[in-house]
Amino acid sequence: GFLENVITHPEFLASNCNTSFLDNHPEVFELPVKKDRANKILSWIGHTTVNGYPGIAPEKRLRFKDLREPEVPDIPYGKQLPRGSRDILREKGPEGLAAWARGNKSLLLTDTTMRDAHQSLMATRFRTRDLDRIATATAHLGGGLFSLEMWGGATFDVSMRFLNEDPWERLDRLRAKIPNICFQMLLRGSNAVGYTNYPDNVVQEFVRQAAQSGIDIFRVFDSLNWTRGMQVAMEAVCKEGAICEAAICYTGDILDLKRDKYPLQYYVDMAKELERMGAHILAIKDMAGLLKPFAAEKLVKALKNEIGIPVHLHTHDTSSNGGAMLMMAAQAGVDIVDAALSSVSGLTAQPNMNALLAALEGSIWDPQLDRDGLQQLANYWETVRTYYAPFESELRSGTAQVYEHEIPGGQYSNYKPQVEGLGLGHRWEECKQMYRKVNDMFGDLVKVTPSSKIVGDMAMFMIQNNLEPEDVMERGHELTFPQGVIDFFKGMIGQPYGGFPKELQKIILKDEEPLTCRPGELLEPVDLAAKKVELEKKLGHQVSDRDVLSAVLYPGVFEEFDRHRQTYSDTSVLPTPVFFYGLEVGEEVTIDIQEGKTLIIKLNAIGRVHEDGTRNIYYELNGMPRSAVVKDLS
Ligand code: 3PY
Ligand code: ZN
Repeated sequence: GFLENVITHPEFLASNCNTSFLDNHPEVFELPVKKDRANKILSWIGHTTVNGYPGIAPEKRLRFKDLREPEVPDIPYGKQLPRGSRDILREKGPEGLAAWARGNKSLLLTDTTMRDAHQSLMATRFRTRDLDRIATATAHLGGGLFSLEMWGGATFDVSMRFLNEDPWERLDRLRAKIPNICFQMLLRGSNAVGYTNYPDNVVQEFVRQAAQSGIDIFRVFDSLNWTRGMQVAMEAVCKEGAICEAAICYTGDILDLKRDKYPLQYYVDMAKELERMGAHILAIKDMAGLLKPFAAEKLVKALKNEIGIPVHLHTHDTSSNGGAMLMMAAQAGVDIVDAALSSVSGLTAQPNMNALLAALEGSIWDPQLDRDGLQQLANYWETVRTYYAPFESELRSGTAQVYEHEIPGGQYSNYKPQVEGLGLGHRWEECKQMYRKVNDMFGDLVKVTPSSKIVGDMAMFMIQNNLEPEDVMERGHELTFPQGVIDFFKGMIGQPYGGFPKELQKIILKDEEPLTCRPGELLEPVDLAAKKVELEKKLGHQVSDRDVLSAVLYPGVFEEFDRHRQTYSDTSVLPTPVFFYGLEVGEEVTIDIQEGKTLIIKLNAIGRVHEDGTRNIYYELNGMPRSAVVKDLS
């Protein structure tokens, strides 16, 4: 093999070689390649090494050698897990757990680190491996938490689309290591974990699979606060015996008497309706962080007086008033609040959990969690966060501007790169202002996925075409609007509170008639069994029922992800720096690809570009030379 290549090389035979021989003749590493798992992994490493990772600009690329290993807290082998909320759920059932939460005097906490925090700070890019490595420690040190929000929202789409990972497997892996704390997901009502309404049977089947795979608490919301859009999902959650946490999405400002579309009574009425519809817990979903401290006091007091189920408060700290707001809410009697571990908290994410706990110390609301343990978890994430630096938004401090633009935290870290992607980065201030103008033009909407995306898309469309709201009203008949905007005005994601602005609806729909019924009533059920057969035929291999759901929710994305899995195998096992940034020549990495199977990979050389645009990448794999062929996309 390798040795033969070297000793038969003409220059070697002519004894004309020094230490640069191998550098000048990388082809000596060229050996026949066996098509196995390791080779697929080597192909991926070669691919990111040569081409970088899509979406990361070359100047933002990090280097493996500059990144530290995180410290995983040491849990003594065989240590018993603390009894947690999931043990209570097992004993008492959903109603029992809700009653326990309501009766509990101290403030209960949900940790959003594994879902909303990274969705809101770095475009949802945390990988399964980084979540998995801290899972056991989280089960032990976070044992007193009410729940971990670790699935749903954008994680489903992003894990397949950008991280080439199976979201279901992430759930399996975390569930296996964290059996004691309730798992919570964010479910967008009839939009499930997508951006559009799905047929009822798809929503039902999705909930069934998610519950069976280990989700305990489903936070269900509708992006327009249209309760009819939540009903199918809520019923499905209850049918599975899981906890139905139904959300009122908070927008506007109940303290601003001039802005009266969403006054206190609006939220109280909606909360009562959700309780009647079977919610076990009520969520206040303050997705943009617009709920000010004194407004929170007023809202929580009113809700606690009017409903009998516990109240769970979710917010984003974009303004940096989040901590103060949670304290006011605690004083007003809120039962559960969302927060994130300090190193991934604040800004567009949730308020700082470790700081909140310190502030509550000694008070009647102190949940007496393992503060030192939670600090160790925060330390882990502090290091891991550095791997994801290219995905961070440039927001450096809290900003009261959020009360003007009203962009949800989970959208902010996504909207900015979208704006940049359209070459509008220099007009970012305008884009934020336009977001608000579109909101007002659309009749002052509840803005949360997907309605927030529609507002964002319209704002970018208007900036790109130099349009102001007056221009849309005057010249709208000649314009071709983004498809999402048209579908929204058609009623495809439901009916906004107070109805659509009629004149604008006519302009956008031209001659089309809008729907007034629930879109799910019109969508044909998907034949999932037939879909499975079709998918297996198309992909040429067997798929699971969960794969079928992934494919129904995200057809193109799933097929692309499947292609990745076939070509490169399961790359979720790679350390994050290697996955995103590849290796440099001379670097070595150890990878556990499965229990008891370890690869030690060293990158030896990168070959020249061949005529067909490929390069050979030369490695040492567990001490033996190997190579991979990679297309150079530059
Ligand atoms: C999502 O739907 O992903 C959200 O986080 C909404 O706040
Ligand atoms: Zn959120």
